Parts: sequence; structure tokens; C-alpha cells
Amino acid sequence: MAVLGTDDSVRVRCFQRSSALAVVTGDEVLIERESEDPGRGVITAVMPRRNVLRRRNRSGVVQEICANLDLLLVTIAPEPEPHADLIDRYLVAAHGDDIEAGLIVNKCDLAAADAPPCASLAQLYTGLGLPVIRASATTGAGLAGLRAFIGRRTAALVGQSGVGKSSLINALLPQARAAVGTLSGKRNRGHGRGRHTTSTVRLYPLADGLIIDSPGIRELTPELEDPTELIASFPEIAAAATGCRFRNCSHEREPGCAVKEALAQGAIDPRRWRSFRILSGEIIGAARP
Ligand SMILES: Nc1nc2c(ncn2[C@@H]2O[C@H](COP(=O)(O)OP(=O)(O)OP(=O)(O)O)[C@@H](O)[C@H]2O)c(=O)[nH]1
Ligand SMILES: [Mg+2]
Ligand SMILES: [Zn+2]
Repeated sequence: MAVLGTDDSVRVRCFQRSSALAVVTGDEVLIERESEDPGRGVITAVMPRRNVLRRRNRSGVVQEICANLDLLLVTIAPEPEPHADLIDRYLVAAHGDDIEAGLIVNKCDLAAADAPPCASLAQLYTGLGLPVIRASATTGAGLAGLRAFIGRRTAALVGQSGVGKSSLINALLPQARAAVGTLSGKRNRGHGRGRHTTSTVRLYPLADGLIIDSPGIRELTPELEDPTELIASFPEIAAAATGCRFRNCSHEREPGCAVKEALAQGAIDPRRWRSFRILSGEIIGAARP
């Protein structure tokens, strides 16, 4: 793997002496450079992590995606079709790790970006206080704002395959030359349903900060240390729940349920409620012995 020097000016090709040092993208490491070839080296230690983004895969195995993030940028686009469910899963993963999150609506050069579901999702998350950035890797719109928002931080672009994560990185950083998928004509309709262009998580130095490209993920079960923390990622639901008549209200059919009331009045968006219920089942269910 390549290790970037602290001042970004050197890149050293390193191997791991022992597999006990599990390294993921974003890890800070100590290396020893080879005396005869300073372009090569060996990783001798992995520094303590501030956080690590993890997921549980389909077979229940916990995978580490990347470490030491300041910012998780969930990327959506009019194509492939975005869903609140996946956005909420990323937000839960970020929240559990104390990573700030933002939403990028890419491909805003396409008219469909101004129509549902893209536009209504942008409105929903803006209303919830999430920073939402409209961008286009094709026209360059919104990129200066994106660059400024990242600033000196380490940001990871995540989201479905085909939303344009690698394209955004190339637009911010032409020398990155990240591989970009082809989405030409009907033959490639399958893109976004399992065919991934990016296959590994990779970090690039950006003017002042760092940006991480990741392979598209369609399904994500966030790994929470404390499953009861789930509701903290749904502040509007948490706020409504304080008004329920019963403290242990399950918000199903109890009388005096303030969550059902908020849903009926539109104070809680049905998409968010759906995400919350599905995630409660998965996360809290999986944590039970
Ligand atoms: N119209 C338009 N097309 C875009 C834009 N950004 C990316 N695309 C196209 O979307 C397709 C997918 O782009 P990628 O950058 O490979 O998407 P990705 O999110 O990195 O996909 P994976 O690596 O598979 O996760 C390509 O055909 C791009 O040309 C944009 O801003 N506007
Ligand atoms: Mg990619
Ligand atoms: Zn209730």
C-alpha cells in the first residue's frame, strides 16, 4: 500500500511486516524507509484511531472501511435513484462515530436533480440541519463550495455506485485520475446495481485537507457500540417521543403517542420514520443475545 508523508510531498510504497497491524485507509502509521530505496518501506506501527467507519456485511462480518474521518459526505444523484434509507444508514454510522456528515447532490447539471426524489431529499435533510451541497462534476458547479466546506479536514465520499464520487474527486483534483464508470446508453442501465467502478478505498491529498474515494455501497448496516444510541441520529423523532404518554411507548398503537401525532401532522417525514423502524429492527435486534 502507499503511505503518504505528513507534508503530502512523498509517497512511500510499504508492506506490512506483520498481519497483526491491520491498516485501513486513513490510518496514521509509522514507517521505516529502506535505505537503498527510500521509495519503499515497511509499516512498523499504527497510531491510535480517532474513529473508524465500520459496516456489517451481508454475512454479519464487521468490516472497517476507513479511519480518522472528520467528515462523511453522503453523495446522491438523480441517477441512480436515491433513497432516504441509505442516506439515513450513513448518517447513523457517522453519528455513532462522532463524524460530522453532509449531503452532496451531484449531477445538478441534469434537470432531474430539481425534481423528486433528489430535490425533495435535499429539502428534507436541509430541514433537518444537514449541510447540503449541490454539485456537478461535469460542469464544476458547487465544487468551490465543496472544497471550502472540506477545508483542512479529512472527508470521505460515500454513496451508491454511479452517483459520481470518483468523478467529483477528479473534478477537484485532475491529477487524481480515478477510474470513472461509463454510463452510456441503455446497455449500462445495470450500473448501480452491483457493477462497481471503484474497488478500493483510496485517499487523495486535497489543497488543505484529504479526500477519500470509496466503492459504492448499496446496503449498509451501521455498527453501533450502543444500539440505544440509534435515536440520537433521528433528533426529530427523539424530540417527539418525549411527549408520548408512556415512557416506554413503542410508537405502535399506544394511546397518547406523540410520535404518531407528529407523523400525522407532517412534523416527522414518513421516509425518516421508515428508516428508523427498519434500523431499529436490524441494529437493536442484532444486539440481543
Ligand atoms: N451528468 C453528469 N454525470 C456525471 C456527473 N458526475 C459523474 N457523472 C457520470 O456518472 C457515472 C458514474 O460516475 P463515477 O464517478 O464512476 O461514479 P462512482 O460514484 O465513483 O461509482 P463507483 O466507483 O462504482 O462507486 C459516469 O458515467 C460519470 O460520467 C455529473 O456531475 N453530471
Ligand atoms: Mg468510483
Ligand atoms: Zn409514542
